[in-house]
Amino acid sequence: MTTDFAGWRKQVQSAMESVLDRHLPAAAQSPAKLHEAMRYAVLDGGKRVRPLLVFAAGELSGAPRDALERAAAAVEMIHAYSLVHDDMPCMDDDDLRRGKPTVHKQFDEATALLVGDALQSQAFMVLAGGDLPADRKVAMLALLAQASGSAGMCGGQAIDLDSVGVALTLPQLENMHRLKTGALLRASVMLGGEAGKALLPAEAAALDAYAAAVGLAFQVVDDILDVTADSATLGKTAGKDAANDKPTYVSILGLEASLVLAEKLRQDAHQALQPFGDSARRLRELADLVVQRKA
Ligand code: GRG
Repeated sequence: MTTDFAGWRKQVQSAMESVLDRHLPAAAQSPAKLHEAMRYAVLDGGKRVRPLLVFAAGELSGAPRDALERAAAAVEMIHAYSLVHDDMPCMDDDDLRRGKPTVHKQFDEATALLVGDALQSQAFMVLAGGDLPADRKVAMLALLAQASGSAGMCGGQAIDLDSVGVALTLPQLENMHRLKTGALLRASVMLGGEAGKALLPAEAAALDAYAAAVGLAFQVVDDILDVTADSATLGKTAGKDAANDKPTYVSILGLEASLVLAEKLRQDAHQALQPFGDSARRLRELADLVVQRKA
């Protein structure tokens, strides 16, 4: 019997808690404060969208379980590090994340900086381990490094920091988000694909087109939720984009057109998956989740 989407999602989310627990240093291990703070940043929180994408793409590529767990843990650690650094006073200066005080509030700023640094290193350690052939692992390490560095997430964050109070055009906004959020979401999909049997070039291109649509949809919806949801529902401070005079899809297109764009991207994502038939069912369901989520 096939599990329905809600059941599958719960299974992955709960499995990820023990996978991450296993791949993080123990809290009692020295330096205990750093390890405790790393675990605080990663465990018990978040929707785990990126691991879900890794596992859904892994169903399609027939990847072994351990390789998927490692890839999912690695992207989630990179994501958690980005949130910890983004929340610091030198960037977004936020007090609330995943319904809890941010790491620099719960611990201190120096610890938050080290937590991000150490989580990034840990992510690559985890991805470098396991039984996949060495050339496959090198390709996956390069994929994640590219997605998180200056050509990906960090580059997008740099553009974001420079864009406060700037009237970006729609293509400029799209470029910023393709890097800042889209790159890691795309890497999640592509890592799940890479961890299994080699994909044909046309299949890899289809997966890439899906990942691009979902990555952008995620950000459009994030901008919509920033104006339509409250802080308690989001687990982070709502209304921050407007308060910080940040360009968003809603500020450029308006709410109605942003909702239409999110729905179009959901359909683009479905369209991209056509060559895969039923083996892409979870990826389709995830595109729906990304667009229809309320937090
Ligand atoms: C500091 C290098 C560096 C990068 C930061 C991704 C990012 C770049 C900052 C996060 C700021 C932010 C709120 C971006 C909007 C989209 C986003 C990544 C939201 C948070 O991701 P979710 O909704 O969070 O997947 P959970 O908590 O569910 O994992």
